[in-house]
Amino acid sequence: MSQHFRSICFSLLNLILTNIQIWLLILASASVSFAIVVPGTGTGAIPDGSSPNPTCGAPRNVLFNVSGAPWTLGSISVSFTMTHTYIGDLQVFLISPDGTTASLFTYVGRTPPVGSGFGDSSNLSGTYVFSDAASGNIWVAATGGGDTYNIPPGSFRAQAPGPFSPISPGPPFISLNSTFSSIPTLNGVWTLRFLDCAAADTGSVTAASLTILGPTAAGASLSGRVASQNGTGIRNVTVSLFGGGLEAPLTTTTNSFGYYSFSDVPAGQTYIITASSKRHSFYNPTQVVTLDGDLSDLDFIAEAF
Ligand SMILES: [Ca+2]
Repeated sequence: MSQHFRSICFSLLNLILTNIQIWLLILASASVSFAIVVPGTGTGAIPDGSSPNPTCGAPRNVLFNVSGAPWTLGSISVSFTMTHTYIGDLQVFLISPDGTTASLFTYVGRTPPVGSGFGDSSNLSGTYVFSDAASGNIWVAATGGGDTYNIPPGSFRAQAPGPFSPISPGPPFISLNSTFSSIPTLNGVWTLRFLDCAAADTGSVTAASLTILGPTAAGASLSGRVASQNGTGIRNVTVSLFGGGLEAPLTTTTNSFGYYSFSDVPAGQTYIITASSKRHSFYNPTQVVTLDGDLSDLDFIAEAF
C-alpha cells in the first residue's frame, strides 16, 4: 500500500469516525430531557360541598405520572382548564409524590374565620396556569367581579391558603420552585387536588398538564492553546465549538501566542471542538469534551511539515 493511499484511507476513516461521533452526540442530546410535560389523568366534575359551611366534597384528584425527570428541579408549572361558578368554594393544591403540598389558591375572597362567609362569587372558565414566572394574582383578579364574572384565563402565582384579610391583594405569593426544590425525587405521581367546600355552585376540570424543567446550566469557560510540536504558539487558527447546549456553533481564532478561549458555555454537556488552519494540520483536529466546569488546557498540536 502506498503512503499516499494509506494517507487517504486514514483521512476517510477519520472523517467517518468524526461523523459517527457527531451523530452519536446528536442522538445523545436528543435523549436528554430538560423539559418534561405530563398531561393529567382523572379529570372530571368536582364533587360539590355541603353544609355547614365549609364542608368539602370528595376531592377531584388529577394525576400526573412523572418519569425520567432530572434529579434537581429547575422550575415547575401546572396548567388546568376548568369551569366553576363560585371560586370562593374552592381549595386547589399541588402535591408532589412524597406528599409535599403547595396551595395554588384556597377560599378566595374569604376573610377569617373560615366559616364566616362564602368568599368571592366569581366564576372560573378557561385555562389557568400557575408558576413562579407569572405575575397574576387570582385573589385580585376575582375581587368584586360579581356572580356572573368569569375570571379571565391567564398565568398566576400560587398563594398561601385563605381565608385572608385583606382580600385584595390576598395571601402572600408562595414559590412553587422553592416548595418542591428539596423533595427526594421528582418522579412519581403528582396530584392536582380540587376541593369544593360549599353547597350549590359546582364545576369541573377538563384538562391539565404539569411541566417540569431541569436546572438552567451554568456558564463555564473553555480555553487552550494551539502550538507546534516544539511549543511555539500558532496564531490565526480557527477553533470551533459545537454540540452540547449551544444553539449555534461558536467560532474563534487563536491569538499571537496561540491561545483561544470561549466563555459562558453551558456546563454539564458534551461538546465537539475542532481546530482548522490552511497552513497546518493537527494530530488531534477534533476533540470531544464533557464540560463540567472551567477547562483551560484543551490544546491542539500541529503536525510537522
Ligand atoms: Ca359548591
